[in-house]
Amino acid sequence: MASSFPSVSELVDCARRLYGQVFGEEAPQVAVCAPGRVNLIGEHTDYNQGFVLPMALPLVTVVVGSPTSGQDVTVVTATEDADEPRRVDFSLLGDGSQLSPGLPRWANYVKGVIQNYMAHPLPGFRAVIASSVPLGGGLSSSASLEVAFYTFLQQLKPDDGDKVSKALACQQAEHTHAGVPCGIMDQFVSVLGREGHALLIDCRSLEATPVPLADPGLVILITNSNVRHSLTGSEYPTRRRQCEDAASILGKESLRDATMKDLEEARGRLGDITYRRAHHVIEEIERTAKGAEALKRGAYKEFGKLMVESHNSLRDLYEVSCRELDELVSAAMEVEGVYGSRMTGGGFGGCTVTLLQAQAIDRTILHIQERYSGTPTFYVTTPSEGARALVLS
Ligand code: GAF
Repeated sequence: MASSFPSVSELVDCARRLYGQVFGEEAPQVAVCAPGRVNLIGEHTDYNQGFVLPMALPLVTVVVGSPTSGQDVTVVTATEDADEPRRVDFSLLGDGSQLSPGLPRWANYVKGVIQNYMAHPLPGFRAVIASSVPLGGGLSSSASLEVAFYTFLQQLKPDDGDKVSKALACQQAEHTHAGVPCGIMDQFVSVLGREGHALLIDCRSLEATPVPLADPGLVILITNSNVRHSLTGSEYPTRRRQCEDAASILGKESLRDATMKDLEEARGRLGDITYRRAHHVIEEIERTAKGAEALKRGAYKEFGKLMVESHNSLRDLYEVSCRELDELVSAAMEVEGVYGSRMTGGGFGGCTVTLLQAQAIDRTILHIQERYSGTPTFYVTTPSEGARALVLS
């Protein structure tokens, strides 16, 4: 059985109850939410100025709160993490050091967003966070927190930036306060996601083309390996550097500008690892453009084949998969009615995404459960709306 997850209004109710318990006030004045994402194809291409094809999820982070008359900030999270306090207090007055990264780690996203917010000075505030996006599951729990928090600040003091600038500011928060040199995909789709659509994002021009994806005969299944990944390790920055090295050896601004012919010609000047990283990226950018075209035509078999090629390339050339993700993909591909399956997100654990015929959903879940050596969690999802303010009743 697929897991049920709380609706946006259930999360708002949970956050409001906690707000009442902590602050003893009746009701927060403002509520917002921002989604996590699943990437259908186009992995590790965003920081190479390539294409990605993610969709926003119905799994979201909610923030409720109110401005205060002073400059004090208190933020409380409903998410339990045994290691970390769930409350943080600081003042917006001071030399800025109170916004430096530190503990608790979850509050770094809040501080990073405040520091990168485009309209200062901000009033003080009290806020509560509640989320249904699994932590460390490769579904962008951190981007959804950043974007939800930015959206919350916009309700306290509007900025005059556009949506792309908002995504860029949240990406900057991740760079400065989480130490992850991520690309733009996660924050972009959390801000600009469209109900019933995936987004083909050109990470060079930052233009997005909505790709319709609301076919009742089709299911998008996310399977969480429940192997927790962390992008703050050295692997992600290392991959990014290897790509930059490859582009520079090829004499290109980025791998977006390189072809397989360029790569083969330069093979002797590239080390084996650099060659393989670039090989993945160059082909994955092309696969993603092809994949978007296939989805637009409803050519799901063709899209599924590209998903599996993407997974194999991430496993063998980019080396960001792991045994558990490979097991989940192999198990899914054994079921009749499954079009394609692949790891999604940064890798080293987290989730797979599987595209299948709606009538095959029960047998697919059962088969994966039987074949997987761990304990998976399943989410049947639909492409959802990006960040938004919510009306409190
Ligand atoms: C993580 C990063 F945050 C994204 O920018 C992207 O690079 C992704 O890994 C891999 O495609 O989610």
